[in-house]
Amino acid sequence: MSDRDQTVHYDSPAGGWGSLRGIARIFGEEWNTPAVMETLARQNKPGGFMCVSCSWGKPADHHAFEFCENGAKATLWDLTTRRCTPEFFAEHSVTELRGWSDFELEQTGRLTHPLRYDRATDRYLPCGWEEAFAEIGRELRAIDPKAAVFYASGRASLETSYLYALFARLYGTNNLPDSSNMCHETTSVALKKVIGASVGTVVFDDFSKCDAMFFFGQNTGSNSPRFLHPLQEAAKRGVKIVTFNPVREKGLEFFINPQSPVEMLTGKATQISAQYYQVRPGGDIAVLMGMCKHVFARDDEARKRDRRVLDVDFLKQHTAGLEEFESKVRSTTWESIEAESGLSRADIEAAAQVYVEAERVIGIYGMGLTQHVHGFENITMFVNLLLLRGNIGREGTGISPVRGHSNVQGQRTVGISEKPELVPLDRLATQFGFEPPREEGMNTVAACQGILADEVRAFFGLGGNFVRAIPERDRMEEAWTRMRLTVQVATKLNRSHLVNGEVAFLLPCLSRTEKDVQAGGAQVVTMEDTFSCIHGSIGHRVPASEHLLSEAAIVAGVAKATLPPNPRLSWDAWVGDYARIRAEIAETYSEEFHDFEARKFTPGGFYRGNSARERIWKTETGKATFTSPKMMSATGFDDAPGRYRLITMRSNDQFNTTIYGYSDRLRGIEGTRDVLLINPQEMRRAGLEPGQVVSLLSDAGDGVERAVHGLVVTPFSLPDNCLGGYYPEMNPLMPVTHHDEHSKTPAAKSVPVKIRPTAEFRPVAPLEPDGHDTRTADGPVGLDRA
Ligand SMILES: Nc1nc2c(c(=O)[nH]1)N[C@H]1C(S)=C(S)[C@@H](COP(=O)(O)OP(=O)(O)OC[C@H]3O[C@@H](n4cnc5c(=O)[nH]c(N)nc54)[C@H](O)[C@@H]3O)O[C@H]1N2
Ligand SMILES: Nc1nc2c(c(=O)[nH]1)N[C@H]1C(S)=C(S)[C@@H](COP(=O)(O)OP(=O)(O)OC[C@H]3O[C@@H](n4cnc5c(=O)[nH]c(N)nc54)[C@H](O)[C@@H]3O)O[C@H]1N2
Ligand SMILES: [Mo]
Repeated sequence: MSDRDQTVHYDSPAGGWGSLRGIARIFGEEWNTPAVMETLARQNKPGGFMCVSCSWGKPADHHAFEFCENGAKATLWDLTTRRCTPEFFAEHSVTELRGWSDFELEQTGRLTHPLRYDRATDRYLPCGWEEAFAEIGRELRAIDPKAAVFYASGRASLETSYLYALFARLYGTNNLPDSSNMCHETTSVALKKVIGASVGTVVFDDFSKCDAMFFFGQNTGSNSPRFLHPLQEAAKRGVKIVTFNPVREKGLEFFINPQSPVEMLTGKATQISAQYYQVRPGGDIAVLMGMCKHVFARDDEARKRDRRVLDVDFLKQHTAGLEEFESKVRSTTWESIEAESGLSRADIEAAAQVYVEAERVIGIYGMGLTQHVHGFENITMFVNLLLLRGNIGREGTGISPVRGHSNVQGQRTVGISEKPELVPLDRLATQFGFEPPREEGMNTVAACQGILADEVRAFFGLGGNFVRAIPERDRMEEAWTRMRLTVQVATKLNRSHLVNGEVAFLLPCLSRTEKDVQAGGAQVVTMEDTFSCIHGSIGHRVPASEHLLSEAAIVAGVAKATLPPNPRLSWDAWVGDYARIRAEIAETYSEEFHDFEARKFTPGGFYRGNSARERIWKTETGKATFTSPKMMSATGFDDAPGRYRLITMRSNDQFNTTIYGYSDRLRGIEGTRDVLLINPQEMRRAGLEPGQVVSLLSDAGDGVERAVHGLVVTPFSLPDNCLGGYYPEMNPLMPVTHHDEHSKTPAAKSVPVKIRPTAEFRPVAPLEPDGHDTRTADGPVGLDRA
């Protein structure tokens, strides 16, 4: 396709969306067929299917094309015509495939047949479904349930997730870690503690009613691009957007609406952030402390004029712990705040002044706050700031964690949790006539430690790429093969399928875009978005292979083969008609899921409710609770000469461990992911030069050697004393013990490392035309400069 053709497509209905080049580069002309277009047109709309990428909300008054560059990539990735067949596995041994990159593995296409690993030939061989279920059941029955782990990656529907959690508990374990243990678990634990609700309090409409937004560590342009529309509308309305992020992320700076032909043709971008501050990684507690300091100072001045900046009535009626917090803030010095945040007092005060002047404020955050040793304190400090002016539980205000996987929040809602107190076990006990396990199960970190210690004997993965996503990858892979049983349910081949237990199965499933026909006809599934709204989803595509089963059918198949018969468990009837699973969900969670069946296609989703939004505080104090952090840095380690804080980042061309390509367009890094990002002054201080090849070594001080080699030094705009590298390539550097203290979320945004230079040089990604040695993106998000 020529550049001219691409430009023309911008104002036609099918092409009125941007970032076309990014998609065309990966999928060639394959994406632009009527059938694919028809599928994309159904994305995120009532009666259509819900995007498999992120969990951003699906508004009731949707656009003609309610998807973004990355949502389209995720859908197209599933729609590929490539197939990963038994013939492929006959040609390639598993050992050989371990030498392939993540990108190459997924390029093999959709898995087509259930497979069993054959150790003698080191190959995956096709097997029948019934044979697979029977053997898995036999193996599970021979293992202590406490030594089995049931992981979920955040994509499976509410229906499948409910069955999966029920199966694990009937079998006898709460070992139900999911990807949220590496993600927003810090949110679940911190928000639960201070506002009594474990998810965000904001709904879609609030964005059109607020006066200011504060962004901490969330990369909208890459990870939730549909959020750019409400952001742009807000910015145009004069809403002040203030961002704290070590990296200048393009999507938070400027945006051109790819659905607006005028903007596309004139190249007129909207400025998103009015203020943008490159805080040091781990410096957010200090920033928020400084902002609160300013709020108290302005309140002191206002009082002299008989006015208040604090929302005194709200504070009195609804909060606890203010006094202690206030004295903590007042006794914290600006010197310590500046030193830890890397920002000046004037900058922090300018940001805080926006807060003071705004009537309605929304606080937004992502992995930049959750993935730290003191991530809990990051979040509770953010809540402290919002509480001071009553910015929770009022229209146009609130705290808004932007969740990751498309149904990660929903999986927790319907029982996938290692924490028994979060699950209505008594109801399950009555509903299904069994005694559920009551002790705490393993989360992701505990599962890793259990595998390293040879205590875990079986691992069942409902989607995901566990081995690649977790910390300490090299040691984990070695320990992995000592397990007795590993079972992976997946759509595409990945690294986790190539490190196997003694008995190993790879079971291929339908994707959400595909028709799911069961005994009772074509099935609907449901998911929960980041605003706690539940949406029905119907797949329309012909399945990638006739041998695929739905995830619900796979879970039920394994459950039936594992558990003794019980008349209250109607696995066949449930799989035959998912409405019957929804009826069970509605019975277990009657407050939130009443009339589930009738409400499943509510435009915009039906709202599950949130007590904190109603200013009902289900906390220990019965109030929204201020907390006073004991530390100023979220990193959990001291600075030392030669020790850097490594941020592990996502590119615009990946979904977690799925690498779509090597173009981090929004950051201007092209052609490779093996880079070490460092600011130019810091680079010179370390005696390094652009293009120099280096290794990164762990500097965790625990005596374990961890290293990643072959990284090209690339000058990039970052604060001092910190480095950037890509997730998952950097994961071998993360100690499994390096996690948030409360939630155990791995601390991927400040990993202690040191640099070991080599004498080798390789070309860096091309520099900016003006010779600037700081890498920036090639244009605003959505703008095609061609
Ligand atoms: N296309 C695409 N979409 C995705 C994903 C994907 O991989 N690709 N992943 C999905 C998943 S599972 C998730 S959880 C979300 C993740 O989405 P995000 O929450 O946006 O996660 P990250 O991109 O890892 O990091 C967010 C930002 O934190 C900044 N940051 C790093 N350290 C700090 C710090 O100490 N302080 C502050 N203030 N900022 C910091 C980084 O520079 C980055 O811009 O996206 C989901 N959506
Ligand atoms: N260093 C570092 N590590 C991190 C992070 C970080 O920022 N830095 N982020 C963490 C976060 S936020 C997360 S959420 C985790 C992600 O960890 P995971 O959720 O485990 O990993 P994904 O890469 O999302 O999983 C991709 C695989 O899922 C399978 N898959 C895709 N669609 C389906 C489906 O519909 N059904 C099934 N059964 N399988 C499917 C495919 O086989 C694909 O290869 O990684 C964490 N790890
Ligand atoms: Mo995530």
